[in-house]
Amino acid sequence: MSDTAHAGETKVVKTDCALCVHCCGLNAHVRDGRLVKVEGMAEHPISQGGLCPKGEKLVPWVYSPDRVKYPMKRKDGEWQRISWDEALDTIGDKLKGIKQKYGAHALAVWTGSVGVENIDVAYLLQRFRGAYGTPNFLCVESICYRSRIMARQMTFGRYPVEEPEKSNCVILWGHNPTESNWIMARDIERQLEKGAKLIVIDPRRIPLARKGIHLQPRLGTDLAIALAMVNVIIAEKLYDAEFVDKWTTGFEKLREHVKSYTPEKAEEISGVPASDIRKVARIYATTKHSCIAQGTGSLDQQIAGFQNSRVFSILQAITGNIDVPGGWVTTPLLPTTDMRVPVDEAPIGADKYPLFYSFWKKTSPYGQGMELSDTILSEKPYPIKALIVAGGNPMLTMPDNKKFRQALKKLDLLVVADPFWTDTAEVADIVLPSCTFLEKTTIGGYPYGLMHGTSYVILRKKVIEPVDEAWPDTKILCELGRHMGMGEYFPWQSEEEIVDYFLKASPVTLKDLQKNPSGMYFGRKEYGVYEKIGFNTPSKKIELYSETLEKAGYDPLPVHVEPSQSPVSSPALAREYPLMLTTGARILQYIHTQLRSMPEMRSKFPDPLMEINPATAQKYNISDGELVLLETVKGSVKVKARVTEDIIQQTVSIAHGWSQSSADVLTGLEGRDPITGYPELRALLCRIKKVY
Ligand SMILES: Nc1nc2c(c(=O)[nH]1)N[C@H]1C(S)=C(S)[C@@H](COP(=O)(O)OP(=O)(O)OC[C@H]3O[C@@H](n4cnc5c(=O)[nH]c(N)nc54)[C@H](O)[C@@H]3O)O[C@H]1N2
Ligand SMILES: Nc1nc2c(c(=O)[nH]1)N[C@H]1C(S)=C(S)[C@@H](COP(=O)(O)OP(=O)(O)OC[C@H]3O[C@@H](n4cnc5c(=O)[nH]c(N)nc54)[C@H](O)[C@@H]3O)O[C@H]1N2
Ligand code: SF4
Ligand SMILES: [Mo]
Repeated sequence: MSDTAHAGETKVVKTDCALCVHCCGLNAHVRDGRLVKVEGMAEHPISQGGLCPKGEKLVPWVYSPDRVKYPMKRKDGEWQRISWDEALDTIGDKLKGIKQKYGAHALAVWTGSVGVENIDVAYLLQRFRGAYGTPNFLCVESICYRSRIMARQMTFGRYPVEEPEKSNCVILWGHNPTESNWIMARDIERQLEKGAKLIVIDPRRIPLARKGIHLQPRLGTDLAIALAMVNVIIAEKLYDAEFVDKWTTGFEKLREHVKSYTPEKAEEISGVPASDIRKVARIYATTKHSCIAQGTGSLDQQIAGFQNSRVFSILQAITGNIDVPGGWVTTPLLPTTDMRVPVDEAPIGADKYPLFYSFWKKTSPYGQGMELSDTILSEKPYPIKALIVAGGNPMLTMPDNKKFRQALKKLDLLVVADPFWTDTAEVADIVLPSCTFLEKTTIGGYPYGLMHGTSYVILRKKVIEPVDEAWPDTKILCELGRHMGMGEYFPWQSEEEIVDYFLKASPVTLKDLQKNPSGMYFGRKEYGVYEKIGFNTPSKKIELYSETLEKAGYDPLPVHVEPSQSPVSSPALAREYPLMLTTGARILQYIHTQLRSMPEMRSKFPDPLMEINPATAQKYNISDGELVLLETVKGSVKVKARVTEDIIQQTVSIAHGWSQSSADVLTGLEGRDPITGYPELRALLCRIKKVY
């Protein structure tokens, strides 16, 4: 087998998988222009030859009958095939008219989980919005990941990442890597074999919970437990006094603040025995090289989600587990060309959530996307009339699906660019066929050190020619820009030229990447790096107490806040809706709304399930496998009961992303984290009844 192949021969292309954030290394086998097989790339430093079940099925995925084959336009309620030229002309004319009538801010661009992973989508969309002149770049960071990044940046002045592969003690806090991050699950298993300790804090008994100490809190009460752990660690002098003294500010205030958060108080709030809280605090603080691996959504998508991330930062800091092996470690990021075109106006949500938009004079590119449906519907502060969605399926993944649908229907123009037909495409005016990552060239790996703390990049290579009439997102946006007379912003004629431009500001060149087909490191983690560079906060220290938060009117130290719906915060509502619901636990076979129609995946996980404890199920006369109507104040869905001891009583758990039983029919936009604007998806009141 070789890299260049003749007819009938197999060529192997080294690339990585962009189906999800983990970016596993791939050997893609191509024969006669067709992808025929994929395997894990043995030399990839993170995935080390492994793939999850989704990655193993990339062949049927890329050739799925559900691909969008050509541009489609809705005419008189019917979908019609149109040419690319007609699609771009129609969109261009409409966008020009909207700008003239309502101003540029009447366009919003949106990207979902894929936009974050695929730099080409995120950057070109931002370039397009700047060229057009709208501030409204909205993305899944309104709901995912940005919260923890902000919290760590505000505490440390940078973003250190957990390093479980070297930890002697890992706390899996609201995170089930067996389903959502197989690489971390593998690393933890390896460390357990070497004698590491594991603590799991999750209302569900996840598979790894059987291998460690398991605390099962009531939903949304994690902050109380974490603050009680700080209390124990300080009261029992288990903190790293030298590190705290030299490198942190606000410790005395923290000491005072946590005095009232005794383990007994946390027990009252969370249901976790005080003795267990003491025990895990002691293990975590006295085992050197410990890390908290927090859930991404589970703890962010809460009323106090930002403060959850803050308290974990505080725990890592006071135990001296920053920039040490197995703690939280800072990874160098790849400097790249800023492809954005500046827009002076602030995006929607910047006024309500000022820190989400900007702090320490660093402005983020994001508006708060949770404001979108209300802005479209109320036309306040101004009308939004057009939306371009690329790399997301917000119709199913954004809270309050019903309201989101109403908002999308009110638009003058909704364009969806996606390789697959989606629920969002279903309500669009124009649907454009995007290439999958296997049909385009871009940057892969971990240029921003967000996942797996590794400074490693790879050229994500075009493995096969575009399927049917699909175009890479970069081409879609460049061509649209040119059609609209904005060609000066889109001078590139190929994907390689874009990669080259993107890397201009970096020490890595396109040639380097071509010479290193399996990828390359561009930097190494440096332990103890603060000895050299300190911390890039206003005080130059780790800010346990945050004056930035205080000045902006928020709690400078984390305070436990009850979920906005709970038997404690809303007892009247709880009489009508007596159970607690968490939505969005991940399923190994799926990514959000994706892959549901693939028989290879569906056969392994055919139905939307609701996990429920046998004692609770019995009260409602519900048996395993029976159909249940699950209701919240927002709406109802039908799901199948999975009766299991693996979840605490009075609590049910469902996944999101199912078209017919969408979890986001049940969620709303009313309960929001006051700092980030993130919605509450993980702790809601609900009721159930058996469907006869
Ligand atoms: N297979 C697959 N993997 C994925 C994804 C996918 O769609 N599919 N999505 C990716 C993305 S974008 C993200 S954001 C991450 C999300 O990842 P996470 O949100 O971290 O999801 P999980 O890893 O499933 O972990 C969630 C766990 O938190 C628990 N939990 C729920 N509510 C609470 C609570 O109030 N307190 C505590 N302590 N625990 C709680 C649940 O029981 C569950 O076991 O996953 C990523 N990985
Ligand atoms: N209730 C509840 N709701 C949730 C969550 C939850 O836990 N509970 N989790 C939230 C979180 S953390 C996230 S990240 C979001 C995810 O929400 P979304 O990002 O909206 O969900 P996906 O289904 O991943 O949508 C990605 C889309 O991109 C398409 N795509 C794939 N490759 C490409 C490409 O190269 N180009 C283009 N243009 N498109 C491509 C896919 O076909 C798919 O339709 O869901 C959120 N919603
Ligand atoms: S975890 Fe699976 S889907 Fe995600 S990148 Fe790796 S192989 Fe692809
Ligand atoms: Mo996410």
